[in-house]
Amino acid sequence: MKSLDVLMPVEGMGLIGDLIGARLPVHRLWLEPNPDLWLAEWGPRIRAIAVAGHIRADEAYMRRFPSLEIISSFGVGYDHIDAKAAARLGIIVTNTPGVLDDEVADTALGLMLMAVRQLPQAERYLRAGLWPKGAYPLTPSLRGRTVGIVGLGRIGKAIATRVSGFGLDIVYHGRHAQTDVPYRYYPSLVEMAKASDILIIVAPGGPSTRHIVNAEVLEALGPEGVLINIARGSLVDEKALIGALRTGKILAAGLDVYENEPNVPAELIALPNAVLLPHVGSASVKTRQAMAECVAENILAWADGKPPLTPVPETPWQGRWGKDG
Ligand code: 8YV
Repeated sequence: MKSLDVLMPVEGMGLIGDLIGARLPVHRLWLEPNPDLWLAEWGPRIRAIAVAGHIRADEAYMRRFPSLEIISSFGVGYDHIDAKAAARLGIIVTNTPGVLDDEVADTALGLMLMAVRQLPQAERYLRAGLWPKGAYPLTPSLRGRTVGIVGLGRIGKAIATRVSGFGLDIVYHGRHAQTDVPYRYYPSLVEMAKASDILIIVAPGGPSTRHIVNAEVLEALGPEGVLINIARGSLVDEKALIGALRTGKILAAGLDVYENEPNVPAELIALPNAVLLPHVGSASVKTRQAMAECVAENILAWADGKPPLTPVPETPWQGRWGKDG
């Protein structure tokens, strides 16, 4: 194993530092009294970074580490890392795909049920002691609805499997039609929104998907329509969504992600027809442990002179070794 100095810029699951630290020197930047001074001295020696929280790793950030070989990121989405810049600089980026698909798909289905059947509102009704005064009002139904999935990747497919178990029709939108799926493809998101009753957003974040769910899409979804977002807040124009929920342009929304986390607009919190979760899609003990192990295993494999386990498509493994290897 090569000796590899690993930087953890922000505090994340302790397990990540523990697993890496058992075999390699780990530097926990948040414990340094003067991080900038520390980086000026140590930056050139750092060859691996374990990103546990969502720091912004753009080109300028990566250039602070001239010996950097690998960034191992916690989470499947990596829109906080400029992976194209990493590719130019010869830095491998890894994420944690696969291990969280089912957990996030479970959360999406939970949000869909909560938003359509008003389950959180009904529960609050009981706790407020209102049941003896009368039954909770009848709610909209999932029955007979068509679900439009935006982004039919691994998590999108895990959601589709569950949605078909619910007996609902499925259509999808993404960059390309897929030949091996039984669902109808819509190249236009607006057209799919017109044909759907529920939109579930599962596509990656980043500049190319920013605000793809805009006022026009919400208008197309219509007054019985429901929006579920478990991907990234950046995909949805939050102001347009608040307007659509407030004026009844759509029926309801179930959100796990927001444009400016962890800050959620007061206008959204005030809306009775929005079910709001604090980005917990993958947040079970079991799944977060598997993600932490994946972050550590990528760095430990690299230190052993092995290929990275889960490189992102922008920085594929091409058989090259570390910068001095
Ligand atoms: C992250 C997520 O792990 O995987 C993703 O893309 O959004 C979550 O599962 C979470 O944001 C941790 O910071």
